[in-house]
Amino acid sequence: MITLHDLAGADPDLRFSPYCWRTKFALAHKGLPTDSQPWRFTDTDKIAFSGQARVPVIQDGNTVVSDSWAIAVYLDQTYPDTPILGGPLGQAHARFINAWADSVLLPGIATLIVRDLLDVVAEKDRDYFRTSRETRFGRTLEEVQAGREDRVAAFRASLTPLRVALQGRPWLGGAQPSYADHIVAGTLMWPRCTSKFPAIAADGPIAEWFGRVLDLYGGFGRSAKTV
Ligand SMILES: N[C@@H](CCC(=O)N[C@@H](CS)C(=O)NCC(=O)O)C(=O)O
Repeated sequence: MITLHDLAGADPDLRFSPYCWRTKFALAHKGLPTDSQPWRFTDTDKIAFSGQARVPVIQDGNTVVSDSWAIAVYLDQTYPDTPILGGPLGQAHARFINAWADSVLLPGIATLIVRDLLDVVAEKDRDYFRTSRETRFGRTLEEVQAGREDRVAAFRASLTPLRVALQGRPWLGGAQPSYADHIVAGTLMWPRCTSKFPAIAADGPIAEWFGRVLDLYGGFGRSAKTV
């Protein structure tokens, strides 16, 4: 049984971290039994054993791995007899997807939902969340999120490479879903779980693909709690 430390909101069942979702999809893909432990932003002592302060963190026997990318690599190396997440070539290609998700997709989503996030984080995390994010943005959460109705079209246009890649193809992984799909879909679970604002269009190749990902692994993503 692998233990996963997974970001939770005020509602312990609301699990919304874009990075933890990448790991959860990866674990489900490999069919590895997981014990998911709720973690809050201010629970840094609970993952101090990992030598850093962010989730996801997994404990697999005596092995501790943090960082969603490192976890995916570890899982493929350690469990080669379970469905592969990428293999050497897939891993090399997914590195670009991971970099794109972290540097374009995720920051783009943040400006659409960051004030909504404040409403779902645990009470004890609220001051930390506001202060740390406002320092990062140099503006209040309200200012960052303001005007999202006018900005969402530009955000959706920024997803053109994803839309084109998925046109007429079932998965970013090709004939089968791979960790590339988990990276992008995991990131999209973040707005899905925390906000009623429609970051992605309701139709088109991206919505159709995301619907397929939500149905994977027994509807694991679709059945996750949302606000
Ligand atoms: N590069 C890391 C990023 C992990 C990360 O930033 N996780 C967030 C949760 S979504 C976190 O733990 N944040 C702690 C904080 O902001 O204090 C990964 O891919 O796992």
